[in-house]
Formats: sequence, structure tokens, C-alpha cells
Amino acid sequence: MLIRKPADLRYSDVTPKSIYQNRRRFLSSSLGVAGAGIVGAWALSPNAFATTKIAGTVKGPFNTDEKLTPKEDITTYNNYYEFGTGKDEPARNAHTLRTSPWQVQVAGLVGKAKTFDLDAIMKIAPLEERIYRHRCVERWSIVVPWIGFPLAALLKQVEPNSKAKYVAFQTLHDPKQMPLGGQAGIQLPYVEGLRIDEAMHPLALLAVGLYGETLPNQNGAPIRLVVPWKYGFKSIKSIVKITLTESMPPTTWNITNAREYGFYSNVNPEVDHPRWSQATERRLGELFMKKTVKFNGYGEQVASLYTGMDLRKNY
Ligand SMILES: Nc1nc2c(c(=O)[nH]1)N[C@H]1C(S)=C(S)[C@@H](COP(=O)(O)O)O[C@H]1N2
Ligand SMILES: [Mo]
Repeated sequence: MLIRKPADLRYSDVTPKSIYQNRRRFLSSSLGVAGAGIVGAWALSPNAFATTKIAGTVKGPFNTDEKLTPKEDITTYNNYYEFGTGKDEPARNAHTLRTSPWQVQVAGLVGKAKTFDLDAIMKIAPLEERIYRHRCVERWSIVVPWIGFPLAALLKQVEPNSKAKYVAFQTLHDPKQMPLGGQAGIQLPYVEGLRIDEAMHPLALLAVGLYGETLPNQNGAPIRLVVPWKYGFKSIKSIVKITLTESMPPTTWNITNAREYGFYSNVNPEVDHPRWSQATERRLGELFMKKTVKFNGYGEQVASLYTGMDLRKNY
């Protein structure tokens, strides 16, 4: 597959943010498509930097000391099919997503169903910075300094009952805000799920920011899941609904192609995708492929969740 390397010289690196934003606005309005073609894809990203600082985060556990992927790469090379299937499209198109006001409804097999607005979400637990690897099923990977809190902290507030075996997640779906969604080739809203013990695992994160600021829309603002030991498609963006269920919930890529994408989808170099090997991956910005590690390197933390399961199978 094609990996695009963003241009080396960046206006944002050498220019104060406010000037950069005004200049970008000027460029995109006065030069239009032709101008944007000259200056690079960033000029077409009206929302890529419309974020605000998050102060007072604490250092979280499980941080990798691997080199961070540059912010510009993390925010311009995306999968967010509701805003287009090209890697550069979400950064150009996701400005139409309205992230405020925002509510996350948490319901199902719980003692205390609850709807959280964003202010309430930000207060569920202390916000932590967590530097995680992210490995897409398409074989690219990144290292991201997320800001967020354990999914378990939110789940505990709603008190799942003893029948709750799975957690289902749903992305916002509004064709007005996501006009390209109809061409994505997947059924919307985007849905995902975890087994409840996976959801309660301390590695499972609800992210509200990256690189010290709120999430850019293209990365799943205002709140998205991060499950670093699974292929990236499990990390569902812009969540509006979380439901505790008794049976395994449907998941978007499994609905789309059950032969190629299972429910568990743990990163596993020994189980090839039907159309490509999963033994190696390309870290964005690096030239050479590197070996993929089982559970994306988080086996010490999560392997015990799967004892007795045949991991050679594409669950
Ligand atoms: N709603 C929604 N969530 C989504 C996707 C999507 O298309 N729609 N793509 C998934 C895939 S395949 C990956 S690899 C990650 C990409 O996250 P990033 O763009 O922040 O790197 O988001 C996941 N979450
Ligand atoms: Mo992905």
C-alpha cells in the first residue's frame, strides 16, 4: 500500500500558531486548489490545528520510550472513513464535525445508566499522558502521546451488572456533518466492541487529546477509544454511545468482511491477513519495515486475557 511521506519543510515549525492559522486561511481562500497543490496538503487542513491545550495531565503507566511519530504525521495520515477513505482526506474534511456540545450515552446492562457531557467526561478521572504504539491492520504504525483516562474508570461509574459480558461502542453518524460517509463502503454508524475484561484492562484508554492538546477532529474528537494491543480499527473514534451487552456486539469491519476481520483482532505477526503478511510493519516516517510484535508489544500485560484461545485463528 502507498505510504505518503509528508513534506520535510513545515510552515508550522517556524511560525507562531496564530500567524500560521491566519496565513493558512488566506492561502486556502485566495489560492484555492492550485495554491494548495504547491504548498502541500497541510494548507488544506482547516481543522488540523484547531485544538486547545490540555494542562495538568499526569504521566500515565505503560509508556513506550520509542521515538514519537511527528504530530503532523499523526494528524494528516488518518483512517476515518466517515470523512473519506484517502489517508489525507480526514484532515481536509473533518472540520465539518461539530464536537461541542457533545454527549456520550452509557447504557445497557448497568446499574446506573448515565449520559455524560464533555465537562463530565473530562472529570471522570485524572487525565494522563500515555505514549502508546498504534498498529493499523494495513501495516503502518505510529507512536502517539495520547491524553486520556482508563475506559475502566467510566465503566465503573455506571456499575455494569453480572450479565454484562461485552461493551459496544458507536461513533456519531450524521450525514450532514459527514457527507462523504455514504461513499465509504462501510455501514454507518461505525461500531466496535470489546469483551468486558478487555474493556476493564488498564491499558484500554479513552483518549481526549494528543500531543498536549485536545484531539483534532480527524483523530476522533472529542473522545475516542485506544486499544493498543489490537489492530487500529478497534480504536473507534468520536464516540456517542457505549452499551453493555450480554452477547458479542457487531463490529464494522467484521460486518464489512468477516473473512478478513474478526472481533478480537489482536495484533499478531503469525496470523496473516488473507491479502498480506502481518509479520512486518512500517513506522510512519521510517524507510525500512520492522518486525511486528505479538499483541503490538503489550503481551506481558494482556496475553493472560486470552489463555485457552487459539490465537492462530482469525477471531
Ligand atoms: N469512526 C471511525 N473510527 C475509526 C476509523 C473509522 O474509519 N471510523 N478507522 C479506524 C482505523 S482503521 C484506524 S487505523 C484508526 C486510525 O486512527 P488515527 O487516524 O487517529 O491514527 O482509527 C480507527 N477508528
Ligand atoms: Mo486501521
